[in-house]
Amino acid sequence: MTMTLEQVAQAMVAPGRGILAADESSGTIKKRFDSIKAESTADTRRDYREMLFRSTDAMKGHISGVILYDETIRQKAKDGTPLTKIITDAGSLPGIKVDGGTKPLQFSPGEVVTEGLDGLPARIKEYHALGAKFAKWRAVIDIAPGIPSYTCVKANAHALARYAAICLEGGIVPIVEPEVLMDGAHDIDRCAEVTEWVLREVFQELYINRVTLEQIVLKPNMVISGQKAPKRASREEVAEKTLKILKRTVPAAVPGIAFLSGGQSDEDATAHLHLMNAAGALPWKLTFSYGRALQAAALKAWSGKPENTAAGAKAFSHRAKMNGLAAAGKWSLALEKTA
Ligand code: 5MM
Repeated sequence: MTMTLEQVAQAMVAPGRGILAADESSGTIKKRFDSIKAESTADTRRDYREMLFRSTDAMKGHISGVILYDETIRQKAKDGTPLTKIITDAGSLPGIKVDGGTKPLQFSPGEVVTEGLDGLPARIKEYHALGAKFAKWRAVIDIAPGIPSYTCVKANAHALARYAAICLEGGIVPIVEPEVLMDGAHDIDRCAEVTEWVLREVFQELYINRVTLEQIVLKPNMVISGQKAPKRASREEVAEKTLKILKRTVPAAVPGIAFLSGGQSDEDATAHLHLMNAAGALPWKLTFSYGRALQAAALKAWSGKPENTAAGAKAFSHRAKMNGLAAAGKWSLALEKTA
């Protein structure tokens, strides 16, 4: 049965479920594999991702969709089954990263803009035929003294909106991901200020580009202290300030917000999501679209060794379950430790 764009967007943020971001580009997955001293080849990348996608408890229970990289959407499992079939058989939706990565932004030292609009309609058509139901484009905004600049915020918001319009025209739901990085030494209030600005620009550009808000999923950062901040805000403050900024900027027509983890610890990412969902009724669904915070434990448990496949799958299932509970506002530290 063909799903409408609205139905796909709703399914991506279905209660208690969220998205697995497994769209690391070749350079990023190599860095991840380096950290466990595993070689990064087409086969090892396939084995690792096959392990995740065959974690039936996680996929059936808590993963609504998986963001894939170009290589992965075309890959077959060891037994010849397309990886996309393993995902759909588990009741999850395959998605695809379509941005071309970040490039230095002209006359804006230290800032980047995401590229990849050239030829995008044709690529969307091909990915649609390969089974992708949704796509992802990540814009990156850094905070440091004197940045972000208006030029950077505007250029990235405009590209995100053009991408979203191209996806919808091609029959694919766009995940709109404006990421304000948490790498700096800034405090949580500076993150709140920049996140509010970025989201206002993004929704203005989505409107100008005639994007139907009911057909998208927003993937923002949480409002959080920079990693190098001398004083880090509490989990409660992160939840409270993130909700405050989202309520100011995200129209209720958007079906759901699926956060990125951005370098938070596994438990922080889960706890923050839980606190927001436990805070009371919200106009949109709030869930996860985590990469590192869903995969770090599984990657370590697997460590590139086939004999660790069951342990890796178990670690992934645990994080998926914890985040599924957080998406329903039902997570607790006790469950984290005992489950
Ligand atoms: C999985 O990581 C994604 C890929 O990034 P590269 O293009 O740099 O390889 C990344 O876009 C990811 O989907 C989001 O940042 C969310 O991941 P985190 O780890 O921040 O939750």
